[in-house]
Amino acid sequence: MNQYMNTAVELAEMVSGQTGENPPVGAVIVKEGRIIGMGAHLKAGGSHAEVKALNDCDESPEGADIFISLEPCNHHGRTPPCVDALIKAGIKNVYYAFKDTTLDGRSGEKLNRSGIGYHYMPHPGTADLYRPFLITKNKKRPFVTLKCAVSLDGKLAADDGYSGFVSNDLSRQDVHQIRHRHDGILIGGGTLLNDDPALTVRQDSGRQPVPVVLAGNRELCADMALFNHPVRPVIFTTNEKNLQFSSTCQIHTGSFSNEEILEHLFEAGVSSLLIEGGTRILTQFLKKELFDDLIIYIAPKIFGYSSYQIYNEKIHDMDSLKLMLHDVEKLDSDIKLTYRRTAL
Ligand code: AOF
Ligand code: ZN
Repeated sequence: MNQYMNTAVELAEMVSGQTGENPPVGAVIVKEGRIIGMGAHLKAGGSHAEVKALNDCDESPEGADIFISLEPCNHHGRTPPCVDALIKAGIKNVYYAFKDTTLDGRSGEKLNRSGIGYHYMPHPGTADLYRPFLITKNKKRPFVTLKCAVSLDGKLAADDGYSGFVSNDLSRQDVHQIRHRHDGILIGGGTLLNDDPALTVRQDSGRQPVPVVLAGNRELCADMALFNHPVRPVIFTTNEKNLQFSSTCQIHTGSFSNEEILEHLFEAGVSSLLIEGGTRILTQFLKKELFDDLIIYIAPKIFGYSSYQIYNEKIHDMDSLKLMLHDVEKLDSDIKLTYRRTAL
């Protein structure tokens, strides 16, 4: 595997989760066996990785090769086509690791016409890297991760509602990293009122996702931790009394389907959503299969008989939900299971 392509993919991995609806991309420019420029796409609307790398060059990129984690674009979007910038800079060869099926597929032709070599150099890290981007583009909804922590007997809390901390410190730190990689975090009104969560990313340099609450008919109270969140929360509710919080939150009153909520969030710029549900929310999104990843932390506790379950309806076809086990991790005494519903 080419070391320069490894570096381009590593750069892309470093910005994964922070580029919103755009893909994480890394680029490395090499001339006579020396890296002369590197760049990554940092946020949606900003310069593409190729342009960042060209601007970073400490000598002329004329005659140099570029290694990009993703096929370069050939369209006028929020920025001009990268293909034109590469031609203008006098790049000799373009190596890219992943085909961007959302593009028109003509980047290669245009580069070739200008006498530039165009080479597909697949890299094993890119399928996972671009999965959220492609799902978001294809489905026109956020990439959805469902997450929960359960006891060994599969319960979210004891029957009296008490859960304390189900999972251990390491699992909870892991959740903060996962939050950091999503644009929004969604919870239900039950979790909001029972746990009063801050919904912040507690990491040194944590980017804060937008907190979203499906409050249903519940009435919020002014002293909730949520109201101190650095990002303005988005609340969906059927209770008009919650309009009193319009100065601190974005309140949507009415009854919305889960699909409508995802559509609304997507249009508002939330391209990835972490759903930290209780029973009601988990059941809804599982039932409608409105998710891409499912992450379950299992703690070595027994909660016994409890109505706080992952899914609280009768199931008629036990095989209807198709999940692929993607990863198993041991986090001290907890186990983290990552499943994928969608293959792409
Ligand atoms: C990026 N960063 O480094 C590359 C991208 O809205 P625009 O103009 O930024 O265009 C976004 C599209 O450009 C994106 O969907 C992808 O197909 C292509 N390549 N995008 O944001 C990059 N190389
Ligand atoms: Zn581009």
